[in-house]
Amino acid sequence: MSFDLSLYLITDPAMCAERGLVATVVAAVRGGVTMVQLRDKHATDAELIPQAKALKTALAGSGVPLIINDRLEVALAVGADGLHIGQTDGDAAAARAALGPEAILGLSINSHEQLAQVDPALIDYLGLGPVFATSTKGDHEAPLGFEGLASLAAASRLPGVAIGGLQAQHVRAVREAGAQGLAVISAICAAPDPQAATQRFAT
Ligand code: TZP
Ligand code: MG
Repeated sequence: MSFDLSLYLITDPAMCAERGLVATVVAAVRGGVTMVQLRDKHATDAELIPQAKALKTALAGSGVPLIINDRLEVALAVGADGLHIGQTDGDAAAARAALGPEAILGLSINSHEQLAQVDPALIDYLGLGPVFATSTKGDHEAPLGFEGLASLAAASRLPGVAIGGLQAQHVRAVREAGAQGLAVISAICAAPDPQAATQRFAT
């Protein structure tokens, strides 16, 4: 599946709880997000599968791919469009082999050392971050700033999406740093009006 990293919504269970996961995602898609990732570090696969199925149904026909964070079995069980893995989420080669050549496979990196380990034959895009410190991910690595982001983006052969503390006012700086787009959690999920919050990212 082709994909567009311009504005990549990642869900957070607590931030989506009040409005509901599907309602939050639907509002964000109306507002213009181009990718959606289901991310819940604490739910079991059995809890995530119905959520992933509901999102898949909600996104059908929208052209917005559904990516699953970290859970290969969930991605396979629901026929998601792709999987996003971190540095400690296991083996990209095994994920690619299980998902097949058409699936979208993303990988988070934070350093040139990690970039050097990336096999572009396996990975479709990179998550680059965190750009800023963020309370959304408690255990995040050292912030890159726009300079660090630009350095990684310039050295990479793969498209990159910036992440970490990003708000609508950062769109221009992220693009100028050479990333294809922005991945956001709180700026959309925790907004009183997720559709309006998404629209503020439109360039
Ligand atoms: N990876 C690096 S920072 C981050 C993740 C998942 C959290 C981003 O959340 P927010 O609320 O957009 O800062
Ligand atoms: Mg992970």
